[in-house]
Amino acid sequence: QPKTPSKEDGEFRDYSHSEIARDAATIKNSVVMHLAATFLRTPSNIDSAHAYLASAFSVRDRLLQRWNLTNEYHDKIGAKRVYYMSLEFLIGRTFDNALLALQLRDEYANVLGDVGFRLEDAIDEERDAALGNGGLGRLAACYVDSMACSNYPGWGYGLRYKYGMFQQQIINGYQVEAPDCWLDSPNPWELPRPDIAYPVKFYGHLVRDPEHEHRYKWESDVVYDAMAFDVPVPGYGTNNVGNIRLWSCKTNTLFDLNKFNAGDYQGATGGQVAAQILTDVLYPNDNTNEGKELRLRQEYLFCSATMQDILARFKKSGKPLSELPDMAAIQLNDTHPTLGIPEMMRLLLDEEGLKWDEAWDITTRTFAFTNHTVLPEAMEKWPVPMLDKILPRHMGIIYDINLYFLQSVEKKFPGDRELLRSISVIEESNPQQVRMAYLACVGSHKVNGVAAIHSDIIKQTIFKDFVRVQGADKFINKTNGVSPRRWVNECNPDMSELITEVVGDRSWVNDLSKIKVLEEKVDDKDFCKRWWDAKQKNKGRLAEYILSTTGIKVSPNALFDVQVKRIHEYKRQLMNILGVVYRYHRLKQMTQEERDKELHRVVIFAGKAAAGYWVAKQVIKLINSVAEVVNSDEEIGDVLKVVFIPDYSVTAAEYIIPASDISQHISTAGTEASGTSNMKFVLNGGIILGTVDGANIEIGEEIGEEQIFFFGCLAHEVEDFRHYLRFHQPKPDTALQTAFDMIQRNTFGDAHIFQPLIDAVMRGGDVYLLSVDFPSYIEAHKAVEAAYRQRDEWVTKSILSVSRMAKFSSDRAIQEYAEEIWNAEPVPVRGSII
Ligand code: CR1
Repeated sequence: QPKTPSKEDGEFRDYSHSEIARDAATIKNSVVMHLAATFLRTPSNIDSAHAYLASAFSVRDRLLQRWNLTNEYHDKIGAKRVYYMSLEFLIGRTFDNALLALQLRDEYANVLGDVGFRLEDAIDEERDAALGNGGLGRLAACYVDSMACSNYPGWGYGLRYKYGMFQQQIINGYQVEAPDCWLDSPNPWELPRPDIAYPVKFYGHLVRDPEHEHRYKWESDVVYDAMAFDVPVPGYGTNNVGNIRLWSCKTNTLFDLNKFNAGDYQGATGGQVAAQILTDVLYPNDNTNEGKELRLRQEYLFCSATMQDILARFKKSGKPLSELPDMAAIQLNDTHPTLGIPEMMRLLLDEEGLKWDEAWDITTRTFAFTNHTVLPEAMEKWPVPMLDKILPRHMGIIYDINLYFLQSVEKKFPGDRELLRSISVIEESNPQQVRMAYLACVGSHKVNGVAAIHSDIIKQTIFKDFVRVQGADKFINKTNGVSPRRWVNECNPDMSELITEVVGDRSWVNDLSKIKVLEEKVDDKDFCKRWWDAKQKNKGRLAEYILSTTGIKVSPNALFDVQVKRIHEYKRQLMNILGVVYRYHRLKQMTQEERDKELHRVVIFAGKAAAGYWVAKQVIKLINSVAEVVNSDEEIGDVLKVVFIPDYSVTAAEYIIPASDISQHISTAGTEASGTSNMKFVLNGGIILGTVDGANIEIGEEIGEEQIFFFGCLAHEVEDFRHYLRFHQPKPDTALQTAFDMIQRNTFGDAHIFQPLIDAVMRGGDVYLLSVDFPSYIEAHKAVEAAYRQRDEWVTKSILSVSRMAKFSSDRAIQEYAEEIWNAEPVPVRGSII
């Protein structure tokens, strides 16, 4: 257990002096210094890009100072470390977040004002760090934020992709991808660490150590160097600064001077190119496994460098390796980093010379695994021949892990061959495949799902046999959470002011349970009016954003109905747009007088489709085609507007989420493991229209079912419906049929391009049960409209909901992980800034 140092510990530094200078003169000096020394500019010769860069570098200096102290402190007192391994970190912007965390926002605004710039404009110069696809990557970013804010000695580990999530352009209604060259301008939020680099081998062959059963020498000429970049994670209201260590492939040593001298210029740089490609791009798939060899190599580079780094840090403590699990906890963010398990084994066996049992005990006590999906197309499996070629030693270790595991199963359930076949890490297909979820499970001491329903489902489906064999206690639930720093305090300043006023101070930002007192305000007319006004202001801000990104004018007085997330069949954006088509049809049937009485609505979509996901891309096209027709229909005017905001990102979400009246989370029951934007929307005073799925369920439990609009079939009914629809044509209700007809009459352009979407429902078995849920979906929309017309009651719902959302703070989630999985404790760096 970490202990607080005392003078008796010998040399001891008083960390409470980590206070940073915050007076205007010092801040201004540092900004001017960076303008001159880092960017060769003078205060009379700057633009807002350099105003941003110079201030950001100045803030970074302050962060790095604390970063150093934090790590030195944790080393010194021997704190147990937590490592969150994730191939994705969807960080977004850092500048504003850092200013708020350090409580220096006003100070920097003043200094920038002095040189003629607005802080808001400087903030807008920053490009998102979009090293992730969607919920899974953003969750990782929220979790490192919470670890820093709650003083856990936790680091994220990831890859530094040169090209992050692609930029989405909408051309002629279609998604077109452009590379995200986010590192083109200087990135103040990373610190290159050329001194921290590890060799990572691929291919080659094995030489067995004749003296030791499990010890091999792995010989290969293909060796890359993974170099560290550190990304400081500001802790709000604490001296602790967290870290995300990202690996990038070093290429300079791979230049072949001999080839160059012989005139073979391409050959001379070939090695560099091959190395660079390893960390060049983020695979743009959300919830889909592509099985590409390059991806496997990315995963291994990441895992190898991380394991070597973790072991190197541990070994500095001088403790025996058997104590690693007491000093380090490693969390696998889905199966993507699972190769960390055989890599840890390799290092312990081949490099450290441990015996198998000892190495395995250390490994399994150190690792834990989070599963984030049950979609079959997302399950990572690697062909045995591919693994064997690229990572021969790891393939051998995986075989041995599986062998000993199956022997233990056989002992417990003698003769149950079917069980052995189904639980084996190796799938007996042609070619054989390694099931990464099983490997992660066998190599971990705890496995968790990300919402209560999801954690139950995985126990009944993919890990059913493991529950039998390894016991139910290994499988637990850790409902996701989101950071109140970014997802309330930063993105919604007006509502945050109201909350602060009621709580009495801003402590709720680090302790969300304090927002409970908001509940007392539901009868305060004046407060309710200000609550409503804050929402309207956010809607006005979004209306401007929509105008500037799409050219479409929308009125903040309409109901803002939002669905923003990755475009995926299971998330059913198709159902949403078909609902819009049906609404459009109804409006067209009305007289002008009747239409005037209708509630005005802006239906807002945003989200990216994986570049190779054709159906999802057709859905984007349909949304844009419907938008074009509806928005230019003068009869309809402001009664209905449809908007597809291009290039959804963390920053776009920060505009969109605080402005929603209603948001849609309408996945087929049982398919959305948790969802996290649902939490963000409610925390920003929006109401959910959703299915009984993922974290929607727990949100409903917390805030009360009157505050949420549920519809659709339940998870346990899905199987039967699917079975039925495999053999029978769906029977669309009149609303759905009307929507199909309207599309097929070419109302939104050539119907042929949309026919495959209709066919998926009508002829393809309707896997996502659109035809089943559509009638109740339309009913739910009616209920929403009726409720929104009762403004006072609506505001009450909104305030009550927010006040009851404490559970969904990522701080709560991290505390649960720390107590029930990591056995780690908060270690505040002594001294406090507030
Ligand atoms: C799930 O689809 C969940 C996030 C974070 C996603 C989503 O429901 O909120 O993870 N899963 O837990 C995923 O990306 C690879 O799986």
